[in-house]
Amino acid sequence: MGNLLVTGGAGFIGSNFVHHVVEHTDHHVTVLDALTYAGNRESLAGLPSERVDLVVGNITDAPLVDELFGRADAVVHYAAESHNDNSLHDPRPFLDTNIVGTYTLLEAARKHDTRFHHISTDEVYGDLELDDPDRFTENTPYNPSSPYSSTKAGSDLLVRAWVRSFGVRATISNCSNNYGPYQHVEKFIPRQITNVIRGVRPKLYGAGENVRDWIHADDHSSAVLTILDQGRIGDTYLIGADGEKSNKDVVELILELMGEPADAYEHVTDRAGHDLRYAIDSTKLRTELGWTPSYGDFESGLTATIAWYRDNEAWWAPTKDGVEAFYATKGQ
Ligand code: NAD
Ligand code: TDX
Repeated sequence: MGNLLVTGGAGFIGSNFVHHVVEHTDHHVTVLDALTYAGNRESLAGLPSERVDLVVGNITDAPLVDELFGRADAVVHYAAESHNDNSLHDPRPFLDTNIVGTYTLLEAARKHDTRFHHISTDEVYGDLELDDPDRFTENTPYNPSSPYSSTKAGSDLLVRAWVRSFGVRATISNCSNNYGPYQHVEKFIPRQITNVIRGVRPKLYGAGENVRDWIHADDHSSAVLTILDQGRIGDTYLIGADGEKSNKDVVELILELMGEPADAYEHVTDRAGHDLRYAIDSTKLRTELGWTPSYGDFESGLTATIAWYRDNEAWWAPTKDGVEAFYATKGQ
């Protein structure tokens, strides 16, 4: 049993990880989260207080970070500004949190010799053509497109430099698109589900041909725990579950599963610089560390996610109108 410090543990994937850790391990978890617009303490509701503490604070606050690293056996770093559309509107918070925040954590890991796992994204590799037979691997060159993905790429490179220059005991994982409970309604899948619940037509950027490689957040969590336990220091692991789907196919499936005609959506203004396709080859993680995903079937995972949003309107309703007002200003 150990003390895990989880940054961003009140966000979407971080909170799914905290639930996973409480269910599957004996670790104690301290969450460090600034509770930005994307963080929600309700995402940790119901977890036993003797297993989980929430410290509301910023990862750029060096004295606070130093104190928390002094008490941690390992750190898993999820905290980030995470939404591409926001990064096109106002990039500055992305530099502060994703770059300066990660730097602040790395300096504490260096001082306390703390085991550190950095959570990143497949977007650092740029995008693929629809018919490209290759997928991203650990050897794909970095080629990020957006302010969001470029700051994530920068944070990955900082981690690599702190491993090589200062001997920090870190690993990195780059995961594909996550879905599941507790995801903010600004993101694609929850936005469309909550639109349908509200009687609004789903909004597809451009033609909807863009492809994302979907993985359930709980599978991301099991992969991160595997890397934390068995990963080789200094190594990068790609996490994915062979879940490639076009956005159009996902919208049609949501509509079908929610009892609406499959064509009851509308096309809206495309995202600037919109990455065409992401696809992950997770062979290294599967063969070297023996990880496999549990949610093989996207349709049943999506059905459960739709049920979660139907059952938890109190969790998402307070943010829905503000998100839609923001998108309306962009013609989206
Ligand atoms: P999210 O936006 O839902 O959550 C981010 C959390 O970080 C929030 O709770 C927020 O309050 C917190 N936070 C933001 N700035 C902070 C700061 N300065 N100090 C402390 N806390 C701060 O994001 P998410 O979708 O859960 O993504 C989590 C991580 O996973 C990110 O690093 C992201 O790059 C990565 N990732 C996400 C996906 C995806 O599909 N969503 C895929 C691959 C990787
Ligand atoms: O209303 C929408 N309509 C639409 O067609 C929204 C919000 C999105 N889209 C499209 C854009 C993307 O092609 O859906 C796809 C998914 O969009 P997002 O949910 O914004 O995710 P994406 O930009 O792919 O990035 C996500 O995966 C990688 C996360 O937000 C990142 O944090 C992660 O790094």
